[in-house]
Amino acid sequence: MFFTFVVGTAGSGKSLLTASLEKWLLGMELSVAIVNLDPGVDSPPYTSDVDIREYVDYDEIVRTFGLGPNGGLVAALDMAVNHVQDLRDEVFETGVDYAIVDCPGQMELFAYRNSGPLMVSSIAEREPSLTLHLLDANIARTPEGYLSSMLLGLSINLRFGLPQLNLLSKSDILSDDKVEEIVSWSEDPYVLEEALLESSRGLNREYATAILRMLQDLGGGPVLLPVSAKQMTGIGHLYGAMQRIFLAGDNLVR
Ligand SMILES: Nc1nc2c(ncn2[C@@H]2O[C@H](COP(=O)(O)OP(=O)(O)O)[C@@H](O)[C@H]2O)c(=O)[nH]1
Ligand SMILES: [Mg+2]
Repeated sequence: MFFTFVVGTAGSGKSLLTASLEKWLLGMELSVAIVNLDPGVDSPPYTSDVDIREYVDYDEIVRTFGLGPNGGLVAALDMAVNHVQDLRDEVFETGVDYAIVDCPGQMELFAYRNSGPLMVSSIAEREPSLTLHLLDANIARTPEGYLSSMLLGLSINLRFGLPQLNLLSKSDILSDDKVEEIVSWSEDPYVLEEALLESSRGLNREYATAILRMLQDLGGGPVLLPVSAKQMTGIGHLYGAMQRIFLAGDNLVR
């Protein structure tokens, strides 16, 4: 089974992309299951096949322990860790080729506590897996926003330790020229540096350039892929990039 974990900041478009990717895969007559790992979600734009909400009741946890939204999510994820084997069994019982896992939006809670990475590695243990990291087009449209989103992507990559594709989500809200410009930042660091020098000043510019150098030293990774979950564009290219990772063989969760 091929596992795709969809990650990104709250509101970056994870749930809608999960729905659109499923639709696209089904259109190609591939078998797919959706796993929802967000205990706090109300009405996701898809029907999940496996759902963390079957195991933990976010509203009840919030009420019982008098928690706020962040505390509630932390408690719910910590409790869900006890059921991770059941979740895994349920996913494998679907018998599909592709499992798409929609992750909670609060990245600082999901990626930077132990329960998130533990759940990811337990669910997909020994199966080919990758993370799709969504850069929200609203943020990545400026050179500073792009750079800070890439930095977050790097940090997420460090936490989950899986091959990762960076996607420019909601690309439909930008003009084609703007999308092309943002993609060129991922292709050529010098183009990004020029944009940064134009848009930033003083200390901010120094920080941004230092981060850019660091990303450059690390090799940059694959080119940013623009997608629109709303208009179903870029999904074919995304699938191609996913296949290249899945079939490369160095992507097993340890
Ligand atoms: N224009 C546009 N809006 C999108 C797209 N994907 C998601 N959205 C909107 O962005 C908001 C957040 O999307 P959602 O999938 O719930 O984000 P999540 O919190 O990361 O799961 C919703 O209002 C979506 O309708 C897209 O491709 N294009
Ligand atoms: Mg969501």
